[in-house]
Amino acid sequence: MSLTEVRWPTLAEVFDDIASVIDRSDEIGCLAHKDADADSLGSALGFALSMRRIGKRAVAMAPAPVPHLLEYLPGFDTLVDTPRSLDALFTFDCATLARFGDKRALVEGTKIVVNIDHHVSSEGFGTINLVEPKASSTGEVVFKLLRALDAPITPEVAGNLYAALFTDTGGFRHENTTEDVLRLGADLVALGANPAWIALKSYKSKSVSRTRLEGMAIARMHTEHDGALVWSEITQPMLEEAGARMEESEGVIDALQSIDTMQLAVLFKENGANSTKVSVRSRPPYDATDVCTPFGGGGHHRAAGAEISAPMAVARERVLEVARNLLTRHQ
Ligand SMILES: [Mn+2]
Repeated sequence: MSLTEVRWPTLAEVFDDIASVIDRSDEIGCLAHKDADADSLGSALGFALSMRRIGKRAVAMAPAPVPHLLEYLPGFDTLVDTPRSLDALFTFDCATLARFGDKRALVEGTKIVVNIDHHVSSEGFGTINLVEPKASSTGEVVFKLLRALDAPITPEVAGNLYAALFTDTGGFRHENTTEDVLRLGADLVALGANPAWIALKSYKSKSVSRTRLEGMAIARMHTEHDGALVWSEITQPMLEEAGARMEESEGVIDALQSIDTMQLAVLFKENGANSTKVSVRSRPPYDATDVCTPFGGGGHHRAAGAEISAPMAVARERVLEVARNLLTRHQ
């Protein structure tokens, strides 16, 4: 059965089960994925803040390294590293167990796991799975769930969910920016989210080191197939020269994918001597997951990633070969 044929249970179908898990649980963990983005961590924080409002001892967590770029999310300062023993663990925006990094054992060791996601490639590892591949963001799924639960959506909860929605639609620019998404954005603003402030924090306040790193990566950009394949890399020496942390390379792929001729954009990150991270973006008819799934990665049609246990030079050639083959096949 192909992934597109998977039919996930709807919110209506799993609602009673989730409501009863919340009823029966006091200690609730809310976990983002590794290298958390605002969709994952905003969903986890938003859900945890709402659960705290109804008297639960809810804690939000993110696998190491903690994503400092997301410090602006309301409640970021309440993140914990190791929770008390949990009655239930909710996970947000995470498709595979491997993406939980140093928190994987916590997921595998907790009896009740509620998997809340919008990745079509979800492994469905939860005791309960609420996966909506058509949702723009996990934040959208969380909003609908909180509404169905009649749980409080405070300005802090709304701010987290707005950040999730806003960034997973690329600032309301990607194909997943639908009429419903814009209405949901307006609902969250009505509930107290501040759109200008979240836009500032997510796209318009970069550190000097981050901007320098982006400049270096753009200067190293390679193009092939008449500009249809655009790629670059972040090496450890580049980080050192820019005085930047790897998480500050976040925006480089956005620069690569904004090249007018781009069909496939690929960014390689030298994570360690034997570890390379790959980010891929695509325009139709190309599918970013086609570049990443051969390497155990995944994601969405337009944006995907993988982590390869190989030195960057080796990983780069293997991934570029897949990308070149895709482009040659279509031409
Ligand atoms: Mn997402």
